[in-house]
Amino acid sequence: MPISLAVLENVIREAGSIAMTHFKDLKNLEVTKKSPRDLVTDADVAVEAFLQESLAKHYPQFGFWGEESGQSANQSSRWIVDPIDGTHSFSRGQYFWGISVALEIDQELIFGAVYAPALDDYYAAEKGKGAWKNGHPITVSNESNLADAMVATGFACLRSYLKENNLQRFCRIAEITTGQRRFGSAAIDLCLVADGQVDAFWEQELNLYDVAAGALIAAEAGATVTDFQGNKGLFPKQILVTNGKILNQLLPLM
Ligand code: 2AM
Ligand code: CA
Ligand code: CA
Ligand code: CA
Repeated sequence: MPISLAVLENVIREAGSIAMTHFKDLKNLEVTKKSPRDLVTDADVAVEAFLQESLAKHYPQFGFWGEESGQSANQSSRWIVDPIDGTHSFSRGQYFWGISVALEIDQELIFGAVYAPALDDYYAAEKGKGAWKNGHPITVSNESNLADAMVATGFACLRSYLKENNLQRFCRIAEITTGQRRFGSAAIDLCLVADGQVDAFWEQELNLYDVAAGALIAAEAGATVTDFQGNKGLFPKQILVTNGKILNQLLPLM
């Protein structure tokens, strides 16, 4: 066992307290635009720098890939980090944003954690061992009727070159389902599927650092992770994560 869940929880919670220091002082937050719809703040940079240094201190054998600082030399075994998933929500004082940390070895995800500091919810999973929220095991919902389902999505990308952006898909699915949510953090959306709070989540044009930890947490809680055609596997550009029971009803609407 190359990692300690307790050590990682301490490191990630400490990263959370750095984020919370900024969150409690938003009027002094430095916000810049990486692209018209993608923000970065001094909190994102500080959290990522802390995680990179702290993870390297505890686990020098692994490389690092973070959204804001890029990739280190060793990428065959690496931490995949999104320091703040949901930066836009964070910058507006809303609560649904999370720190996402995954460990990938030889292209297999073996650990994932998503910590939502403003909610103080810590989700974690280890490959083959299950998923937990605040130390308690979690499982996906039992909902098997799409008409009664609560679903979540996001609109990371509305680029016109996409054959179909997510608005049309959302309309089709919203017409049939009972509840629809848009929390603004893919990492947390995936944890909500894992915890049975929503029955499915999909989004397009995401990156691996948005979904690596949350997808493992969802899978370990019993979720199916596919693309929009139902192919099993993690596809950040077309991710569909369900409780498994409504997958076949959703696929024709994707
Ligand atoms: P971020 O907050 O780390 O940028 C919300 O729909 C999700 O999309 C979040 O996971 C958010 O991550 C991500 N996101 C925001 N802007 C994006 C962009 N321009 N391209 C891709 N993903 C984006
Ligand atoms: Ca971003
Ligand atoms: Ca992100
Ligand atoms: Ca981010």
